[in-house]
Amino acid sequence: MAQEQLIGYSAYSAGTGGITGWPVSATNSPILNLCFTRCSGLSVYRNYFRDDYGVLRVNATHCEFYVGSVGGYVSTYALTNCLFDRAVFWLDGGVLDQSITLRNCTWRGGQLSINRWSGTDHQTPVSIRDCALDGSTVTTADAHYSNPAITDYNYNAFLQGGNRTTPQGANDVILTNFNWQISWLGSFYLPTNSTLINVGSCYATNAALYHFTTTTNQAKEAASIVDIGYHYVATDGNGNPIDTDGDGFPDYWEDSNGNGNGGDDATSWQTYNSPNGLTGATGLKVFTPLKP
Ligand SMILES: [Ca+2]
Ligand SMILES: [Ca+2]
Ligand SMILES: [Ca+2]
Repeated sequence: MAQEQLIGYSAYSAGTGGITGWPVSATNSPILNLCFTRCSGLSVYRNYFRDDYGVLRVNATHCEFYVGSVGGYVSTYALTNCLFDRAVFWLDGGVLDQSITLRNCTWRGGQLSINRWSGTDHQTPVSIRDCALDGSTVTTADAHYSNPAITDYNYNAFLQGGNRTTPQGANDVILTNFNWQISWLGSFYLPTNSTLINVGSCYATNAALYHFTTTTNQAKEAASIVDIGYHYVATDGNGNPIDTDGDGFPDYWEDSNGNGNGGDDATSWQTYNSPNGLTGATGLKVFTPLKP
């Protein structure tokens, strides 16, 4: 790739870029549903997607952002289990009828910026939980940070002496080193003695992360309290997603709502009922976990 500075544009006013929203009304705004999607760019302040003051709704699960930027002014973002490696998430302005919800996201470096403007029109509810921020620039002391009805920051992990959210969370975790580990699917696993393990805000079954892991021993979250930060699909000894019933469809895929209960999905992850991955599952596309 090659990227050249646009004439007349500063690093902070680089225009929309990427996928943008510009609907007639919020009710028919474009919706992005992303799963196991990786975005990689050259410059921190170029946006993969953002609104241009027209509502955009983004649901991203198990996604990875390398450098680049994600955010907007009047959008809804629900980001679950996403990685921001030297990348940026930002909200500027805000609007009453949209929301920002971040769960189990990990930042290394990069930036998390929440800047709702003053006035009731800009009261976007923002909730950030179970996220890890490793040396990131964190700025959340905006016009509405002291309003608990629309501001929820808790169960997040930060470096000692590093930036934290404003307000801080009563259940935040502070550590001196995240000590990231490498395994089959990436470079942001945790040591098995990490203080981020089993201290999140809910059970892994409620976070749809039953079949995911944070550790290189590939131990599934299962029914434990969710670990803080980004999770990978738990794999077998060959780096393939665990397929307990051996039908060719990995556990995390069959258990489509990620709660560990095989009885409430199209096929049970615990029962061999789709031989060779065909019967009963024809036409299904298995999302492939990201590999480095
Ligand atoms: Ca756990
Ligand atoms: Ca299976
Ligand atoms: Ca299930």
